[in-house]
Amino acid sequence: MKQERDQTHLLEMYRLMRLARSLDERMWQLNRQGKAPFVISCQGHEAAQVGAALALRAGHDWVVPYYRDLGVVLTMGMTPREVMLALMAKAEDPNSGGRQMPAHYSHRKLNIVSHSSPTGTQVPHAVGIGLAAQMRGDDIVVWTAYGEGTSSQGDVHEAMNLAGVMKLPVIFFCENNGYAISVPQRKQMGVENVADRAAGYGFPGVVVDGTNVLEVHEATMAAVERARRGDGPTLIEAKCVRLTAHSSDDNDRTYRTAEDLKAMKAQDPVVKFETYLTSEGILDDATKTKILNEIKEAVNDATKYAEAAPLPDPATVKRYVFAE
Ligand SMILES: Cc1ncc(C[n+]2csc(CCOP(=O)(O)OP(=O)(O)O)c2C)c(N)n1
Ligand SMILES: [Mg+2]
Repeated sequence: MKQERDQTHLLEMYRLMRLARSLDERMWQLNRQGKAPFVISCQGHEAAQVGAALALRAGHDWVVPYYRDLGVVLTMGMTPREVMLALMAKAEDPNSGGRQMPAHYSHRKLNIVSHSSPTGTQVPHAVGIGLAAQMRGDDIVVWTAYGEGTSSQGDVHEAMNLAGVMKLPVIFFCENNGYAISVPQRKQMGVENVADRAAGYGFPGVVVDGTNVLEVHEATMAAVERARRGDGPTLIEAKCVRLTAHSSDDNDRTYRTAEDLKAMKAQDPVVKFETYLTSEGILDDATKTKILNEIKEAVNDATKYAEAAPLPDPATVKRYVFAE
């Protein structure tokens, strides 16, 4: 029974990682066809995102993600249709009614809060939500994410400091992919691990292999338990790989070598987990085909649905900006 449950759980992890990858790939195609204005990719971060998000209680805990977190929002319950509606700025987009930039995910019912485009501003927001929860005595955990480049910003340090002082139920999740657009980590900071900085704020910092979904999941489960006990925050640094350019507006061939990309591709988290599940006898050909077919159908359905959906009515342009 337990083994069966574990296997179902592992296959669900795999499905979510594959779904995130497939949706992401479709977004790039739509961008190159001129149908989507901007794409910023989760590719290479899927294990980190799905492993972390599956440790949270969807619709109960609060999530303040950043632009790469497609795998997170799908795991929390956003549908492929909702994701595509936002990408194409359609009226039905649950993030903002077609106002926000793509990848600025939010969802009221799922307690997903939009970040703003200046990187790192979401981190103090997450701490504020954690403080509100503590004051109200709510049993929630707040999870927030950002890249390693962003981890050097003042907002992030101030947020971690307050969370440490007040022992807030916040998980700081740094997705370290080695680059802040074109700037490699060695030119961004004088330490090897972002997680080392947690010591300066009085809570644990943990480094995990962000291409290993099980390792990330275990570390996040421990951080969730700690936060629910009232023991305060944890900083988790997931070492990820960035398998695409920074965004659809970037050309990474101008600053990284083919060898660098090849080394990152060898760590592809989706391929790694698929290989693991196959070698353990958990994923056979028939199951894989079924999962991949269902995903293909969902991605096609979401694309068609969003393409056909109406744009916001120009008469509503001031909605959400001025009180009506
Ligand atoms: C305050 C601010 N400075 C600069 C930018 C431009 N910018 C957007 S993403 C980014 C890189 C962030 O790198 P990192 O935090 O490592 O995240 P990654 O994209 O690698 O996941 C920069 C510099 C911005 N959006 N906001
Ligand atoms: Mg980065």
